[in-house]
Amino acid sequence: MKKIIIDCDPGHDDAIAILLAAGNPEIDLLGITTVAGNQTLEKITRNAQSVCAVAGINVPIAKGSSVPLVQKQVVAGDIHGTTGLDGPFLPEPTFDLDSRHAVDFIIDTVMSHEPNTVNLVPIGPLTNIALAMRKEPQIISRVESVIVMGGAYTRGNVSPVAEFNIYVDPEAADAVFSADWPVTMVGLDLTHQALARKELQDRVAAIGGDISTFVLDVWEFVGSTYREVYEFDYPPIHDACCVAALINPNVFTTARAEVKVELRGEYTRGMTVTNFESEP
Ligand code: PIR
Ligand code: CA
Repeated sequence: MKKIIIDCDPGHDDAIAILLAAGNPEIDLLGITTVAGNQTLEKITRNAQSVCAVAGINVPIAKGSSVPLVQKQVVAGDIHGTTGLDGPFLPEPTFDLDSRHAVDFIIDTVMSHEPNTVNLVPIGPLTNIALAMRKEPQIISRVESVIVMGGAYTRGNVSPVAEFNIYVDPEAADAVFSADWPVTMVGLDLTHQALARKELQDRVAAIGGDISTFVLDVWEFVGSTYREVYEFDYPPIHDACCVAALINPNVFTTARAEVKVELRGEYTRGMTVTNFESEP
């Protein structure tokens, strides 16, 4: 069983990642932390609570950073709608938020478990992770791994070269990618191949029940925005790929490479400059 903390901004694909983590026996979901990204912190935190309510998930949810470290907030209403999770019915929360800030929740959780047992799964902007590293640098050597949904080594989704989660808080991403811990970049190059195609949607429909309906409503909404904005036939499940990789490392192949986050480019800010010739 892999112990994980999901740091997220739900978000349609974040919701699927949470459901996969909570439902899979290989994963021990220690908690969910939230960060402003796809929508404002208030909205996406409430969405995390709704996802847990839909599926009867009972893990701590700790609310985190409302703005990026340096740059102005950017949200993704064009893809995720005004709530950040438009489409499905979003039920009332069934339990209160954890009393701690996400940063403290991450630190406490990593420090209170055995070294090299907790995996961080950031699937939104990296603000909370960067702040946690700075507040308690010991977490850097103590986590088992960091599996980030973010970046791209070929092309971006908010600029020709930048992926949203990195673009929203490049300084935080720079801190996370340059720290001395094992980071896996699950970028758009990979996640744009992981689509919720018809065959998968049919399988989910066949299950029936509230969670099945919720998932289909998620894909219907984000499927329509992906069709309009990116001309995709089906929506990517981006964030769920990180959880899938922890369940079964063979779902994709990885390569060792040095990743630098571009902070000063006139056209390239937020790009993950990936050097496959240089191993970290
Ligand atoms: C997806 C996202 C943001 C903007 C767009 N255009 C598409 C969110 C997803 O939740 C995922 O974590 C990541 N950011 C993909 O860029
Ligand atoms: Ca996300």
